[in-house]
Amino acid sequence: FAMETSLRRAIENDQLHLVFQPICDLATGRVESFEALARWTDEGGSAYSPVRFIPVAEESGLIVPLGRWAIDTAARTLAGWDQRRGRDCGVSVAVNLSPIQLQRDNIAEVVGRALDQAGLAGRRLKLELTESAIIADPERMARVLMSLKALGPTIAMDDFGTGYSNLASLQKLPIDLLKIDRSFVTGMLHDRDKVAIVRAILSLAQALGMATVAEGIETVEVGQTLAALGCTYGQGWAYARPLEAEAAYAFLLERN
Ligand code: G
Ligand code: G
Ligand code: MN
Ligand code: NA
Repeated sequence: FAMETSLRRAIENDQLHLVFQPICDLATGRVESFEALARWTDEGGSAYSPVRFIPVAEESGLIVPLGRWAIDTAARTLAGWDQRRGRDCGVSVAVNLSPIQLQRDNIAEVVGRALDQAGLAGRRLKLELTESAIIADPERMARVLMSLKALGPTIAMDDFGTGYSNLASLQKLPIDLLKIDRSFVTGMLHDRDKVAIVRAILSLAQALGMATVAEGIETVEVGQTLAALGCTYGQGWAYARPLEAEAAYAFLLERN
C-alpha cells in the first residue's frame, strides 16, 4: 500500500504533472496534436513511470481523481497556449482514459465541465481509450462514447492491434481514429510480418473511415515508409520525446 498512500498524497498536493508528445502529419511534419502523459516525481525526487503508478491508481480507485486532473490540466494547458498565441493555436490535446475510469466516473460530465472551465471547443480534445474498455460492457460503452462525442472530442482507439479487438463493436462505436501500437511500428523495416500487420490496420481504418496515427516512430525512414503506406499521422522519438509544457509550446511555434 506504500505506493497507493504516496500517490493519494501526490494527487492532493499537485505533485503530478503532464508532459506532451507531438503527433505530426507524416506528409508535412506539422504538429497536429499532442498526447498528454502523466508524470510523478515524489518529494524525494524519485520519478515513477505511469507503467507503475497507473495500475496502482486503477486498483485503488485513485484513477478517478487522477483522470479528472489529467483532463482538466490538459484542457487548461491548451487554453493557455491559445491565450499566449492570441488565437486558436491550431492543435488538439489527447488524454488517455483508463477503462476503470470510464466504468466508475461520469466521464461526459467531467469532460464537459473541463471544456467549459477552460473555455475550449470540444474538438480541441482527443480521448484515447483501449480495446479493454469496450470488452467489459460494449452497450454501455456505446452510450458513453455517444455522449462524449456530442461534446465534440475526437475518440481514438489506443494501442490498436494488441487487445482482443472485436471488429463488430469497433465498427458500431463512434471511433474516429486508430493508433497503431508501437510494437508493430518500431523496427518494422526489418520485419515483414510487422509491415503486413501495419498494412492490414491501415486498410481496415480506411474501410471504416477512421484516421490513423502510428506510435513509436523512432527513425525518419520508418516515418517515410508509413506515409507511403497511407498512414496520416505519427508519433515517436524521430519527431520528439514527451516534452514539458513549455518545451511543447516552443516546439509548436517552431514547427507550425
Ligand atoms: O509515456 P509513457 O511511458 O510514460 O506512458 C506509459 C503508459 O501510461 C501509456 O500506456 C500511457 O497510455 C499511460 N498513461 C500515461 N499517462 C496517463 C494518464 O493520464 N491516464 C491514463 N489512464 N494512462 C496514462
Ligand atoms: O498511451 P500509450 O501507451 O500509447 O503511451 C505512449 C507510450 O509510448 C509512452 O510510454 C511514450 O513515452 C512511449 N513512446 C513514445 N514515443 C516512443 C518511441 O518512439 N519509441 C518507444 N519505444 N516508445 C515511445
Ligand atoms: Mn495513448
Ligand atoms: Na499506445
